[in-house]
Amino acid sequence: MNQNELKKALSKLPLGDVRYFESIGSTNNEALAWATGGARDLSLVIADEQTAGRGRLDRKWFTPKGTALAISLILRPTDGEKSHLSRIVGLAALAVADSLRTRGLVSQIKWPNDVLLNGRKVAGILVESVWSGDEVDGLVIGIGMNVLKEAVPSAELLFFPATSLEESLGPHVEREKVLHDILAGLIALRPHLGSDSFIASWEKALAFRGEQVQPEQDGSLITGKLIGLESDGSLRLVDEAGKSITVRFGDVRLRPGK
Ligand code: BT5
Repeated sequence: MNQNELKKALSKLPLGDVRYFESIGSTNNEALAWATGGARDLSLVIADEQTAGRGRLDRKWFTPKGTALAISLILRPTDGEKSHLSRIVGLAALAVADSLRTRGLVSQIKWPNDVLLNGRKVAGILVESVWSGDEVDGLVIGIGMNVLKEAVPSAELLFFPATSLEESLGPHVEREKVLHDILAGLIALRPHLGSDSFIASWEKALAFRGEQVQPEQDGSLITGKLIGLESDGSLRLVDEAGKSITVRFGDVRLRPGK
């Protein structure tokens, strides 16, 4: 990644400070430490390679050098945003989806934290928080996106098939521009976090809507038709008897039902 190009691409965005690393363990770890140490709102960590990238529950996230986007954006949530923290993962997912739509690509959000292109995972999101007493004082939004084909891990390392932007757009994808668009989209959408239209857009972008799904929650499988979202971003299903089921964030893996 070219640092000058990066600076140029991001210069018009109202970011806090930016830390760029050619190689790092995990951008989220760096951002969590930085947020604890007083980073400003919208400070950003970017890396060209991660050697210990993390998914949820300490699953691994692969970011081979020069092939992907690996970023962590720090937010200092306002009081209003603190009432909607569970929507932040949707904010990031919608920003990623919008950056793809700008490029003529229709993506879907596999609740809670994956973005799919052609039914394959192109990006993953990991939101973590920094606490001050019993208040959330900082949020770290980690986004990993496969840009070039070489970013995509081999199938045996994956629970779910993966793809890259290159597979849909060809090899001339500029990472800096995609990064700009994701950040610009997130910043533009942020004031709408608490609105009903935010949930409506998130719902509209969901993969498997109207289909049978089998989320696995706390080790057991739940089966139902995916209807939409609750106002806190939890997933709403109905079972065969028409009973509503709410699936909350946590250890959830969503997959299509049989
Ligand atoms: C995620 O977790 O999808 C969240 C990934 C967040 C990564 C970003 S990169 C910047 C920031 N710094 C970090 O350290 N993390 C964040 P989860 O839903 O738990 O999915 C993890 C699973 O995705 C793994 O167990 C693999 O099966 C699969 N996986 C790993 N690397 C992948 C890749 N490059 N593309 C597609 N799938 C991948």
